Amino acid sequence: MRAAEPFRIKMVEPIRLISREEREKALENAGYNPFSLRAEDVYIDLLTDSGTGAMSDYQWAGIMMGDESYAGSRNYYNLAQSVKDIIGYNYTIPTHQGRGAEQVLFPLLIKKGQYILGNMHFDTTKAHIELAGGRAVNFVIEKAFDTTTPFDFKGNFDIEKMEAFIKEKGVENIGFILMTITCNSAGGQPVSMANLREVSAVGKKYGIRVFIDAARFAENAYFIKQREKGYENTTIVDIIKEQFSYAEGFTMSAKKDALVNIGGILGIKDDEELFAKARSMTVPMEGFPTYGGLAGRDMEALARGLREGADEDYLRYRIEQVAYLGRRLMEGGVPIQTPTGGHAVFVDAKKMLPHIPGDQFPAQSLANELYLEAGVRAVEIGSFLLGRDPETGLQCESPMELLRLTIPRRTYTNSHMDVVADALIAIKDRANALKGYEFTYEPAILRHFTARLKPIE
Ligand code: P61
Repeated sequence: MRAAEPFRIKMVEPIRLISREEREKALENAGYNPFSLRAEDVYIDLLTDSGTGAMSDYQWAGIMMGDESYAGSRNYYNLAQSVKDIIGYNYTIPTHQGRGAEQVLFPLLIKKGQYILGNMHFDTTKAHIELAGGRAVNFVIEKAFDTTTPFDFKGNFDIEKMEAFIKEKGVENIGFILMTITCNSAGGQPVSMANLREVSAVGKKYGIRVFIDAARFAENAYFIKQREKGYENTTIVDIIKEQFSYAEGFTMSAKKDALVNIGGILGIKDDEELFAKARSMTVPMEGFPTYGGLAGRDMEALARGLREGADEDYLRYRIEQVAYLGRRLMEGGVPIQTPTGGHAVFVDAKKMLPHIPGDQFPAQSLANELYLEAGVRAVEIGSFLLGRDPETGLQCESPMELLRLTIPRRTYTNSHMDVVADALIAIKDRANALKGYEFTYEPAILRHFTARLKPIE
């Protein structure tokens, strides 16, 4: 039987589509960068799945139970208990969001010049590695870059390549290994349990510490249950616990799978000394370690969201909605990363707009056209996001030029997905008329948030 949404809707937030003329003006005012649009001028917002999901009545009820004590709030203990029950770790430090956990943990692990090995580091993560003096290197398998050939675990590490790198550079020059589950930048693609286990074994063999970037830990677990032999009958929570058993700590943006609008977690399995150091670092960076930049009420919503995010019925609905949009696009001839990932459909703009070179940002061009067509906001994951080599100042070459249609959790229906699919299918037929873009303003770091562009005539 086809499964419908495992919830019913008891509160709505109106949205509206402004006119084509108004959209043209809004986009021009935004410097052809959808990040600078006013959210009210957006009809369907697929910029990110971060903090944009709908909380449940149980989470909202929890918000009324906030204990706003500066130290020792009961909501902190509820959160730590959820982490223990769902993830299996002993030590929890709340942070204001994922990057808060990164800024506390990374300086404790990185010596200047060391390499941090990942499948594919996300941009703010890479930024925090670099701020702590490290160098971020990616080892995702080659198959991730071939969008047309499906593979179950495109987020996997290329173990051989990573091991060769460790031998070449010397263990003393490696800071730690960070496993990002699911692998956002490769298309929300999962990492298999076998691969997590192998990475952990490499870590043990060389004495390199292993951590998890855990923003989408539950979606990864669901894919393992669906796709990996031997896990068909394992519960989602047991799969989650096994995933985390292969690391000694994690940073988590709780704005994704943990179903809150704001929040993050730094989790440590059992290393008391690291926990003590991290707690001390949290004070100047985030706040006292039992609130870490969150209100008591936010911690309560998070404590409850962690459990809801690991519910199998919810995860099935979630992953199927993303797959639905992917199927509609594929049937309409729009090239996408296959199979679809956990949190988003990634359109292959390199394939759709082959006449626009990477340094003129084909996926950004597509994002802008999609907004003009249907008021839909999506985000570029390609050269525009990647930026320049800090040493040479040259534009880095991105292996992929993707437009990410990121689906907020429990927020839009499949009718919204149909509007998005229809718009992209319409654009496909006139894709060769789309133009590339150049900068009118380019900030030095994380430029894609605030840069301004103009079409190249
Ligand atoms: C996103 F346009 N992701 O995907 P924080 N790790 C991972 C993430 O996906 C992630 C963070 C750490 C976002 C938000 C975002 O340029 C952008 O809670 C795998 O956002 O601090 C965030 O977690 C950081 C969107 C971030 C962007 C940076 O949409």
